[in-house]
Amino acid sequence: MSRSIHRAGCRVDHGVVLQAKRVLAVTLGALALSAHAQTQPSITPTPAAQQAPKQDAIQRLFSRVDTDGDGRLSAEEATRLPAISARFDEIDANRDGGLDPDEFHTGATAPVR
Ligand SMILES: [Ca+2]
Ligand SMILES: [Ca+2]
Repeated sequence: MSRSIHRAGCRVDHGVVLQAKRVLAVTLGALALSAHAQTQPSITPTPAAQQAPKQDAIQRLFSRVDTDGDGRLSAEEATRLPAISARFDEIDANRDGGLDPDEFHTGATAPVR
């Protein structure tokens, strides 16, 4: 009696183990596939997202130095920023005697030579 139960239990266990192995193999295969699928879209560099806070800071700095609020930095306004003032002519790309936000951003982020 106990022996037949033991055998039956053995057979059931064996089947469960086989099934578990098969499930495991399928699960591992699915994991490998999904891992592979996930690596491809995630290789998207996001320099724009990383630059956003810096650009924001530069924009705020521009607004603070633009004391008359006309959206341009005159040479006089730029004297408050020695690093910009020293290269004012160089940063003033269109030579109109003022720095617009684009010129200011370029000058503020350009490596100092
Ligand atoms: Ca101004
Ligand atoms: Ca200009």
